[in-house]
Amino acid sequence: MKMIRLSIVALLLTAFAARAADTASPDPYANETKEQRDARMAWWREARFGMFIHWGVYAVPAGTYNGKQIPGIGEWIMNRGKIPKSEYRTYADKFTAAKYDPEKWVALAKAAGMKYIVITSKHHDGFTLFPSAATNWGVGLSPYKNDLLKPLAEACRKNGIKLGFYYSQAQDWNNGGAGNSWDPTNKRSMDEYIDQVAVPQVKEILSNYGEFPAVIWWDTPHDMNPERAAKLIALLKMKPGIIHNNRLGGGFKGDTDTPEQHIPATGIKDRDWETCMTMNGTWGYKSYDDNWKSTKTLIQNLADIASKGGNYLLNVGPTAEGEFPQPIIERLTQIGKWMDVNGDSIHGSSASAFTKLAWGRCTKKITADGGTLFLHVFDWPADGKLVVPGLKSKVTGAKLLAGGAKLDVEQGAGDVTVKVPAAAPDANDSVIALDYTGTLDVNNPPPDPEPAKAAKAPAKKKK
Ligand code: H79
Repeated sequence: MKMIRLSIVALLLTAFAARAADTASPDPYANETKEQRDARMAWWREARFGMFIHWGVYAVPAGTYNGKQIPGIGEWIMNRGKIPKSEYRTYADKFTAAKYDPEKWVALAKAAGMKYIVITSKHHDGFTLFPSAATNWGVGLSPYKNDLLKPLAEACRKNGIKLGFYYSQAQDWNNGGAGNSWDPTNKRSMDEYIDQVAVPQVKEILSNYGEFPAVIWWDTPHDMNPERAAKLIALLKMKPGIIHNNRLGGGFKGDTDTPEQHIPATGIKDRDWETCMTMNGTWGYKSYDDNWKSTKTLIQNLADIASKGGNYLLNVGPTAEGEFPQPIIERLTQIGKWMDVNGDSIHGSSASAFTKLAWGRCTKKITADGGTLFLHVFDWPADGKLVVPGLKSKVTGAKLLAGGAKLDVEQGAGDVTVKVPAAAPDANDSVIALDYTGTLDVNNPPPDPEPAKAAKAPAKKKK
């Protein structure tokens, strides 16, 4: 009897496998279970904070072409300045990387509490930071000559930081991909470009870096279609477990949503997501962009994003010599000081239990019997009482992460009140860890009514 049952199961399994093969999707994750997906995404969800690096020959003009400051994001200078290919290519001579010290980059990321790095292996200008057999337009033309990604991968591996590669799969202004309408020499059909450049290069970046890349970060679905995208997504099977974003195009949703330069008001339901953001106004280095966000803004953005269940991918644009601009080093260092004290409220945390908190944000960690709420207090109460509205779970203790002082807690019928010292321990974000037992029980007010939609919503900006 048992044997018969077993063979029926075996038969069903075989039939199922055969069917799955019949309907083979090019997406290696098409038939993934929730458990498999959770396991694959685990490190990324735990990380919450990463470093984006935009590095390429655009750092040579650094925002200025023919004596004119070109407006907009620096890595777009070839496009915005309508720079001919022949002229743009001379920038490679000055892309020296003479002070490139990947150990230092990784140390700065790690000290800031970042758990992963995503670097532009190739941006829209088509210049590769790696030697490619598919094109000669890359680091081989620069004085550095060698693969710039290899030593970074090695430094990441040594330091337990994950490394991902950004790859502009559709736009390529030098190798005949989409996007270059100003230079007639950029000719190649889109399909030829995909077959001759994008596919071989993605194979290269998936093959040559040991355990990495842990992430492939597609950018701009410009002119992609299901057929073109299928050729690229199929390559991911070369790197089991790799995470990729939603910007491939061709109808593939990827693993992560990628709000650019903004934080979604209430997070993104049922999706992993990552806000990517610049520290000033540009991704690629521009010598005169001094529009730096304050450390306070950056820390509060990180807390805000974590409180909504997302990741923060914060960008750095190194110079052509390979150095981080000083304002970036200062901010990373200050964020690191905050993370040394408060990192436990970010790493491995999940979204807030509260729809709204007048004084700041909340992240949480749930354990087998209870958990911890991390209260990120942006606006410190003047009367020494921090009210946690609607918290009904039994609170067992509270302490400041800065210094560890225990705080008295009053558990009322509807709210919990934490007695706090007169002065905020941290000018940027003071975190209180509030432990509770049992299940998390919060009586949230109904969310604000949706603002009435304008009759005609303005057309969304194209990504
Ligand atoms: O890599 C960064 C950007 O270069 C890239 N995504 C991030 C992570 C990106 N590619 N396209 N976009 C962002 C949308 C770009 C829009 C603009 Fe423009 C580029 C606005 C200003 C410059 C192109 C030129 C569209 C309007 C003018």
